[in-house]
Amino acid sequence: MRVAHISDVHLGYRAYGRTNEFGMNQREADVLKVFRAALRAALQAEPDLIVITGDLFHAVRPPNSSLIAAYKFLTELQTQRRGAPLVIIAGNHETPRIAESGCILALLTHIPGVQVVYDQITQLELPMLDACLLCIPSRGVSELEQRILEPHPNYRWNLMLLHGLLEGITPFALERPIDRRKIVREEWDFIALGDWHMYTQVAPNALYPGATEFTSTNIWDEAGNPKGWLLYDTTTRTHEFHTLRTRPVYDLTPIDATELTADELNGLIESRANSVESFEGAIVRQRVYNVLPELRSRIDGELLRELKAQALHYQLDLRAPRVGFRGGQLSVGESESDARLTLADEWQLFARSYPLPADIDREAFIVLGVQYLEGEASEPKV
Ligand SMILES: [Mn+2]
Repeated sequence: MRVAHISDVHLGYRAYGRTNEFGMNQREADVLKVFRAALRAALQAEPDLIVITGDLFHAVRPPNSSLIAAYKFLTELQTQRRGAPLVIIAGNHETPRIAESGCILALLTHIPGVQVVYDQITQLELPMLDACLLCIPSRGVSELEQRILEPHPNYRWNLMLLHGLLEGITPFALERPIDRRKIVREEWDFIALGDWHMYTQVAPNALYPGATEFTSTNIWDEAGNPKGWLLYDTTTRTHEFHTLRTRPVYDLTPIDATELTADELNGLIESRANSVESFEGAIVRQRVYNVLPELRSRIDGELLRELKAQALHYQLDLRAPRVGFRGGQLSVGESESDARLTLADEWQLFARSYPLPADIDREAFIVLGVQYLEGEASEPKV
């Protein structure tokens, strides 16, 4: 059986306040365009099944413009596929906090062949494919600990669809990650994952295709990683990743302004912008470290206006020198590497949101970690 796997489309995402010729937010239009491209590519591949593993919509109440377009695209697709199965599970973005509010995905069940799961863990039987799909939408993740997950013995193919972060995917998860051993098991012919926005193979039979466009809160971490969808073969347990054309996103190499004159800094800002393949219409960030106020006031306003007009979004991120204590003395960050996050900084970011047992004092825990990383505590005292 061949499965097309799409995830984290985030229809209705809007950003940067720029509109296209029809008055639609440009990013909302981009997200719709790439969704249509993904559906067209999937249609051409003639899969037996299409799955969308959550965050099809960016919000519980998406804008009408995206809702109507999504309904139209999916209806066209399903007409062409003669109602072949398409299964959608809900992600955290489209799941209301209160179950009684219902879910926008329910609207899509009126399209031939479309089935959606947005509440509890549900076993969907697809006898025409001799397949059974264990669907775990965002709201179902909290049920996981009490559940035994088993393939259905009467079906040839057993698939799992899950929207959630497995442990080890990122240290910066806001919620407790999902136990990998519970999910990633040989007995599943395919484990289709959603929620993580970068294409990631967890195991040959367990994959995140990633998002279809750059819609996360920190798109800069994703810059340079391709967006796309997957075509998976349950017989061989192999997949193909198909890239999608998105709007380009560039996180330009940071500039260290410590020893630069204003002219040199302006020259570097311009040459970094010119160094990218397609600056026109792109989403761009330029970080500049160690910028003192007198230098800040001499940045070329004309150049900036030009860059902002050419790009869809150009963000000049100016950072003052970092002041801190080092070796008991007040010091000012002087190099680019000083201005980057230190291990201790990263530790603090991580430890602030990491789920801790109730009997552990978070502040003491953080301080202990910082002291350890900065070499001030040779033996951590517990
Ligand atoms: Mn998402």
